[in-house]
Amino acid sequence: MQDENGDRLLVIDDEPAFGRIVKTIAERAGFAVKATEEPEEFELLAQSWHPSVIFMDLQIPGTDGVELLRKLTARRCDAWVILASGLDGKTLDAARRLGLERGLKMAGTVQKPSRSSVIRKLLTRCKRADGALSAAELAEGIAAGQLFLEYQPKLDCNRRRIAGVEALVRWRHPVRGLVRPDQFIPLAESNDLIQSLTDWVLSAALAQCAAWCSGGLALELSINISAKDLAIDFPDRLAQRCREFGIAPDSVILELTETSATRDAVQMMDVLTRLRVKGFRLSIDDFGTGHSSMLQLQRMPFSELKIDRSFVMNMLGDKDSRVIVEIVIDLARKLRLHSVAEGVETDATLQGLVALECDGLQGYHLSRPLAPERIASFVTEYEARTAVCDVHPASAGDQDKPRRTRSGRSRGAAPAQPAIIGAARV
Ligand code: G
Ligand code: G
Ligand code: MN
Repeated sequence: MQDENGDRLLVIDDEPAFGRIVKTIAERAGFAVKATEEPEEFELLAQSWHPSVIFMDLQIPGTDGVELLRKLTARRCDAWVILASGLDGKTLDAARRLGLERGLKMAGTVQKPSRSSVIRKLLTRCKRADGALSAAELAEGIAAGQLFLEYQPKLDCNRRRIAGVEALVRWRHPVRGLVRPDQFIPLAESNDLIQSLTDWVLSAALAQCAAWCSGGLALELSINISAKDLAIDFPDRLAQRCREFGIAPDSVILELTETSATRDAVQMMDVLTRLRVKGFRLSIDDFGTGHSSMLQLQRMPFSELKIDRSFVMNMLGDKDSRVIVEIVIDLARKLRLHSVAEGVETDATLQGLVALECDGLQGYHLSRPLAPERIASFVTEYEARTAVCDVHPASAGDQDKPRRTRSGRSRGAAPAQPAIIGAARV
């Protein structure tokens, strides 16, 4: 394969068979490929051949992936790095995060054995991602209507129903294809574009919510906002928008991360408190990571706490993660906050969270983020399935009744309620 367009893949893997598979997939995707099993040769090629993507196994005889990541950093490597391993997902993810911390461009991880489609997807994503996005491109994208929203259903564990949805923004770029928010939200934040982006998201999501509502579907709406959105007039502008669309503020939940950053603390308190006074709900997102802290929980008027998916995803396989999930749910309860677990990918995790009396959950097991037109049928099907699974005699012929009787905590209730289910049609 030619590499005149600069797509070069360097593979280091001690399993020649796996290395060959990656090579074949990459060549089909238009990469020039060099593969090696030798750390010295790898370092030499990383330096002199200028790969655009590096595919690296974590376990390499004579060295290891973590050490190689350190060396790549020292050489200011600007290739995308994909990590692969047969080790557990937590170790793989720790290595990925370490790479990010060191400033490397980490494209993703591959858990071995892996499907070739996973590898192909990662490689094509690296191809597209090259060539940094510019603020001007994003401004144009917002103006040209290239953003769109998907909605991820959120389950209320106490009432066993779909309580609402989280709006998640995406960018359909005319050349690059689908661009994920983690690639353009930071760009928006550092270029004074976040307010116009959030404005667009709010209008689109509130309009959608109003449309569902007029179709008989009342859903709470969770929206991610950035600390930089919290200008002094934000509560008034949001309240005005809600009036325009006929949406009650208490059905809107604003999810915030990194609340410690940027704005001064007094203004932040002012804005968040006024949002609460106006009836909006506030959620602390990705709790347990980054800048979300106990201090903010204590000072800011949050109403919901979202447990970061990194703990939830590992809670069954890893004792430490489970302890963290348990304690955070307990913390939320004691602070009278609604607890929501993110990243629920299996039924066993769902059942574990229900047993811990987590209030709400979200994740691929329930549903991936969906296009808005799929939400109504998702809710209908989900509720029909729940009703069918419900063996509680009182529920026969009256779908609403068990919901009402089970609203509030189930502590001490008869254990005749097996019907909290996922949807798992991924
Ligand atoms: O699926 P997903 O890739 O959508 O989300 C990645 C990250 O992007 C999440 O941390 C999420 O909070 C953030 N995000 C998604 N949509 C929005 C949005 O509309 N505004 C902001 N500020 N962040 C968003
Ligand atoms: O940070 P925030 O909570 O807003 O992030 C939401 C992100 O989590 C989105 O990128 C969404 O696509 C992703 N997500 C939602 N459910 C799951 C899940 O079950 N597993 C994984 N890996 N990601 C999820
Ligand atoms: Mn969120």
